[in-house]
Amino acid sequence: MKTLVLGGDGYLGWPTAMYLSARGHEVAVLDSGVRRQYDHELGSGSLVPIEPLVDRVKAWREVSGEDITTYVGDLTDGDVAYHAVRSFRPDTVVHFAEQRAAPYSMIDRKHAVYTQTNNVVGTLNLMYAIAEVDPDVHVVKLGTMGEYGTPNIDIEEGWLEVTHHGRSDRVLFPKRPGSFYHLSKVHDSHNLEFGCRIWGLRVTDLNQGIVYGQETEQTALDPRLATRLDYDAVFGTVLNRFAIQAVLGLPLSVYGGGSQTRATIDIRDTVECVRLACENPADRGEFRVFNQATESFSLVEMAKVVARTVPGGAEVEHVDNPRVEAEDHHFSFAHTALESLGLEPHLLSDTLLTSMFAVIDRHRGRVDLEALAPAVDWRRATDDASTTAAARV
Ligand code: NAD
Ligand code: USQ
Repeated sequence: MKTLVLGGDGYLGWPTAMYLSARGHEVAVLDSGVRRQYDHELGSGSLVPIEPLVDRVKAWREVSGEDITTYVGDLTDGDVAYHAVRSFRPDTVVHFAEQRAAPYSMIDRKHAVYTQTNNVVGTLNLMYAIAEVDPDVHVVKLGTMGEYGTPNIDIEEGWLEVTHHGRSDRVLFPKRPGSFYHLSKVHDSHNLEFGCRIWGLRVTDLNQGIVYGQETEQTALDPRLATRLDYDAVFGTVLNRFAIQAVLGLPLSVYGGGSQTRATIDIRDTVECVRLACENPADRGEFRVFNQATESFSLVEMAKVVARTVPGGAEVEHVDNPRVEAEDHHFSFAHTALESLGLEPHLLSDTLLTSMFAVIDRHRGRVDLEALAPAVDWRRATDDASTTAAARV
């Protein structure tokens, strides 16, 4: 199977590219390198040092004997999407290549517009390229559990059977997300579902929960194959941040009361879920949605797991919530599709956290403590936060 991984230089794209390559896929990666530019813009960076993409690919060839074809380009340029699809002729395109931080999208108008343009236009360009060059290509698109928000009903896998005034229909599950980033994913999902109806595209939308962890079987083979680990308040995600704060002996920063509940997944399951989706494609014209998350926890529960696992324990600190989000809410979601394809989930366990603590401890000297403090305020609407004294960014 030929698989093109868009966003193949990112936190998840790079381990996925290697995982698929190790499982016999002929893999190409495409990336613009923009994630590394956000680091320069924000003055932050990965806790674990990462190699340039070209050196990663070279190291993978040395370690595994397998080649990964590399494309450097920005998907918002339609020619880039067309060129990659025409020249590589993939069976499957795995699409990770988006701006993925909710706080980044909430910095100011410029970052909200950038996020939605980058994500929605990149996906549209990809859809056109596939529809014109080869509509048989299966698109495995990374969506997010946050598309649903926190509805007061159980969350289904993408679709909902509705009976209204005596008539019934199957509709896309109603979405009420909590950031302009999460909204960009909703817009993508609608565009992709439309592409399935008009061009007969085949799409799997993976509504993924918050990923935690840093090592997969392949990244651990050689330090040059490491993937990034973000800890700053813009790109760092909650469990990774708690693990880093715990190792540094800092309190774990629970935003608000901490009863907010979120879906989670281990990075080792992310790569396996993507493989399962690729190797069991959607039908022509089918818009298929899988909830790619294995567990859910309240923020306080996440902090407790980390605090009880880290040697010496950790304090939990409730900080003013910079986001606008429901704290006490219902949260129950279906996640049977990937399990029925054979996923055997790794659950949030002491084993993973212990191996993460060791990785973090090795690189603890690289942490910039200032970058840990939340500085993006959901309530403030401003054109350009760099002109606002209160903003770090
Ligand atoms: P990441 O930022 O580390 O990786 C995304 C990659 O895409 C980066 O290397 C970036 O340079 C590239 N990219 C962005 N825009 C591009 C463009 N226009 N053209 C070409 N390349 C572009 O993010 P990640 O954590 O690996 O997430 C990957 C995907 O998974 C995202 O779509 C994200 O929304 C989704 N996701 C992530 C998580 C998580 O917890 N990390 C959870 C759910 C869903
Ligand atoms: N939070 C804290 N303390 C922190 C950081 C975050 O309590 O130090 C809270 C937030 O308020 C939020 C929750 O933790 O309630 C999750 O925040 P997050 O930054 O870990 O996750 P989120 O913004 O939702 O985004 C991340 C990824 C995104 C992906 C999403 C999956 O950055 O790409 O789409 O997780 S999901 O949340 O299921 O939509």
